[in-house]
Amino acid sequence: MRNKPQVTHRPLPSEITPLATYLNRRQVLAGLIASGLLAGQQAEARGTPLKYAKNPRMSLKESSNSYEDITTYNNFYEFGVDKTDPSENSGKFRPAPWTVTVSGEAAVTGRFALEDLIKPHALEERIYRLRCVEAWSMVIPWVGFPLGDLIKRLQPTSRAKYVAFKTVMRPSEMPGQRFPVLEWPYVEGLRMDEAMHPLTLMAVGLYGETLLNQNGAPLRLVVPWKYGFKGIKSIVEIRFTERQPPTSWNRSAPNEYGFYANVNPAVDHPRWSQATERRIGGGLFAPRQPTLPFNGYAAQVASLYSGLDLTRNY
Ligand SMILES: Nc1nc2c(c(=O)[nH]1)N[C@H]1C(S)=C(S)[C@@H](COP(=O)(O)O)O[C@H]1N2
Ligand SMILES: [Mo]
Repeated sequence: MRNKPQVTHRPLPSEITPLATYLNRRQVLAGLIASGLLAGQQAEARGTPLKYAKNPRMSLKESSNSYEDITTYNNFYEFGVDKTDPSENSGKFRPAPWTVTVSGEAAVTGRFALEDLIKPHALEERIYRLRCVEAWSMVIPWVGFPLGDLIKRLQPTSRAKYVAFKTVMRPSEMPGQRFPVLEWPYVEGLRMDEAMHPLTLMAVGLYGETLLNQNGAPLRLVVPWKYGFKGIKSIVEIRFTERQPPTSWNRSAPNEYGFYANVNPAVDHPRWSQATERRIGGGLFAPRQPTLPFNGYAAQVASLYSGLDLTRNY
């Protein structure tokens, strides 16, 4: 395989270059200084520009939410449970240097510098709607690459039926982790065919720039036909498993959140309807819009679930 990742020895911090250095070192430095990252606790204002190509074929025609909406209305319980907490409390978080551990049922396992994991993949922009289980939505121009391409490089064995993901555990930088709001670290999982689906994205940026901390820097998952909580942020571990892995929201409230979490207007959350959604940034009087089965991707993904009772497997 041409771009097989190298299993690295445990890298020293000085050996790891930030994700964006394969772009433009001057821009990176300017970005670091402008963002206050060198100065201290202040949250970043912008990411660092990325090189990417637009993928209109895989993008919605809807117009994107503003950068402001996308970076100040967040769910990232590691930084607090309110929507503004992630942007206000994530200034101490250090997304570089970063390593990702690959383990379990795969030929290629080990600890990888983020750059080694990402470098072989061409980055593309895809505009997807993020539909939160709380019945709001946003349209976000992600920058990333298909998770399936990474999985092919890692060569899962025939026993690999699922992919499990884990968020970093850093209570000193993530104040929310000091409280038992969820069981930490946050974990998620996909069935192998869901993980391999061409719509499933590993995101490293949005609006053409690296992810801010509140959006899951430096690496997060985006599965556009599933509720937003499947999109695990700040990933440090990818594990191939034979058995269905646990997921944080299912652990915390199994009657409200299942493993599948497919966007489904016909199956209500026990405490509220899933039939419609409120577009963030639409203003107080904007009409709610209907939620689409599989968030609009039924033609592409419904066949993954044939034979599965989607009322029971919610
Ligand atoms: N580690 C982690 N990942 C997470 C969450 C979280 O609390 N912790 N929240 C999820 C939920 S509920 C949503 S809707 C999306 C929100 O992503 P965004 O803030 O970038 O829009 O992130 C998901 N990923
Ligand atoms: Mo969510």
